[in-house]
Amino acid sequence: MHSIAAYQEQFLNYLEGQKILKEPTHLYQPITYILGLGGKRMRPVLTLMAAEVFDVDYKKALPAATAVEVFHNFSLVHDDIMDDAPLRRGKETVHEKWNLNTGILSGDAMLILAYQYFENYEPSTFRELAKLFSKTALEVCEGQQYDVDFETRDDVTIPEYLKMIEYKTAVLVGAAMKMGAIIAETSEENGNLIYDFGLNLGIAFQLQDDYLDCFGNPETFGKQVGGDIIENKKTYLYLKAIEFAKADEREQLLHLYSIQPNDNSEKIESVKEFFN
Ligand code: GRG
Repeated sequence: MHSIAAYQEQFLNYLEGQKILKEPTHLYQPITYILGLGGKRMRPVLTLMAAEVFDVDYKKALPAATAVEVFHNFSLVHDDIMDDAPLRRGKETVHEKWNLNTGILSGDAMLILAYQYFENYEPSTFRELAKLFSKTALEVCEGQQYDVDFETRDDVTIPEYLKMIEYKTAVLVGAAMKMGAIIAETSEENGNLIYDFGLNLGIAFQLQDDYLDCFGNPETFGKQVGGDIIENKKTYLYLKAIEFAKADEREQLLHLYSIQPNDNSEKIESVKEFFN
């Protein structure tokens, strides 16, 4: 096994060697832009690691690792459009830097591009990878829809929330790892075991992501939950706050929760005060 940094370096070398930028440049430039913006490269590293766990040269898993990272970045481009987010990884989002249509079309192209990386494998492996990938992509879509649906509901339960993050975030982590197992041609049982490991890792990762959103930055310490409520975001911290709140506080929370983004600033301040 190698260090995480070594897997990251190998992956980045491979990614750089890909000739993604071609005509029409307005379609492909945003793709190279988002893929070049950095990020932790957690998913491709996990694909490479999983391949090695099952005794195959991790380099064989580089195309599948790229498929996973391209797909992940595609989902970020479209997620940023849906959230109208100005920044991604501290830089302008694709739709902000170019425009909405470019964000949609470049994102679409990334989804197809991701699939094409599986063509590097022989037919039976290709079939298994493509099957897993289709199932996963659809689940990510479903998870995203649950997340959107939850914005207009005030009765979301923690099990429902956990299901939503399993689909939106964790299935891709599970699939990233299972791809390593498929490429290594290990047993189905091993493939399922490493998928479950990745799934749980993905759930833990999303819970931590929610936590860091709230407490990760000292400048916004404790304020994000209030912000999430204003934006109607259902996060683990918000749902836990509701669960633990005493009955009268719960009523107050739910009342505050009815606040809309265009409500006056006095109301918004009262939400923030509540969480300070
Ligand atoms: C699947 C067809 C299809 C459509 C996509 C937009 C959408 C539907 C889904 C959004 C899924 C999404 C953005 C989930 C959040 C996943 C997540 C935790 C992102 C942050 O991951 P990090 O921290 O990011 O690994 P870096 O920047 O390190 O790559």
